[in-house]
Amino acid sequence: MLVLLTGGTGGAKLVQGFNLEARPEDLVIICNTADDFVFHGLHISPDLDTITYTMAGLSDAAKGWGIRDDTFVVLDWLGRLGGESWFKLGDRDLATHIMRSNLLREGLTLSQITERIRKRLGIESIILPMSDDRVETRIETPNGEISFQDYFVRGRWRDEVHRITFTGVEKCRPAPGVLDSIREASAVILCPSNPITSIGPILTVPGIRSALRETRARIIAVSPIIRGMPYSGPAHKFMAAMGIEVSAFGVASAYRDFLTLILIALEDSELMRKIEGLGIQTVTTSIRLESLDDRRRVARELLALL
Ligand code: GDP
Ligand code: FO1
Repeated sequence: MLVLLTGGTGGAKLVQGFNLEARPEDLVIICNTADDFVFHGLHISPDLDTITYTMAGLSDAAKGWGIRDDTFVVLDWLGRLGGESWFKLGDRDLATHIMRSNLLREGLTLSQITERIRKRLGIESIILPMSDDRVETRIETPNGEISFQDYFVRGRWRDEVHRITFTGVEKCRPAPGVLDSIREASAVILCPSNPITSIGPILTVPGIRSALRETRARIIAVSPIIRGMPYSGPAHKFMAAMGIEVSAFGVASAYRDFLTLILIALEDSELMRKIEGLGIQTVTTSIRLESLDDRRRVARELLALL
């Protein structure tokens, strides 16, 4: 069994590769849920949805989130009525949020709902939220503390970042199946997701980091950083705020207590020695995951390394 830890759009690129290269029944995907928030009274789980739509072959390749060819009629009308429309919920995507919010109100857990949705969409692999309990990433900026989506989407990640916290994480429990799948996995892959706001919350859920330290599985990360910058998004700002070097070395050192191997960009080959000094094997390859071919190739390379 192969366990993948992931956030949304970046991690989904590699998840898509594994979806096409591995046996679906061998995959367990553990998703960040600390980006979840409430919009128009609906519970939105962006990373879970990005991964679910990716696994179902429904994702929007250009945007990286949402459903391909979705329309935005409801959101436009919400805007006309004076409602907020900065978070682009598509009409088809809204069905997921309505379904999830109603089932949560009826008392189902986020993992039960995720399981129901993935089965309805014909996905054979298991998708697990990191936790069924509410955890919320908060970003401290010079203008005060705001939620992750306020910072990332509404504010277009322009603000300076002082601190990142995960409200509720100390008291949350891993979702059912999370710790067992890590313990029983033959390998765990840390997708090239934001190390602070996507992988970070997963690792902070009580029990997950120690399960990673204790498992016999090989643990492999793919760097989201090339030549001192992320491929996309604000990972550099978050890493700097956390005092982590913005480089593939910084990523490796953030995972040093459990990581077996890291895949880094060919352009970063001068970092190999320094990373291997941490006791982490290092392999260079092309880790740009732009095309479907890239995504499948990197998944195949990882399977071969295992
Ligand atoms: P989010 O939840 O939508 O922010 O997505 P993730 O956290 O899963 O992924 C964001 C990270 O993906 C960023 O730090 C990017 O640097 C990384 N990323 C995006 N595209 C690529 C790519 O093509 N290759 C690699 N190696 N990393 C990428
Ligand atoms: N990201 C954006 O940058 N702008 C959006 O309007 C937006 C809408 C959206 C709707 C549904 C969904 O599942 C994801 C969406 N995302 C959007 C992506 C999301 O904000 C981020 O990828 C993650 O939260 C980062 O982990």
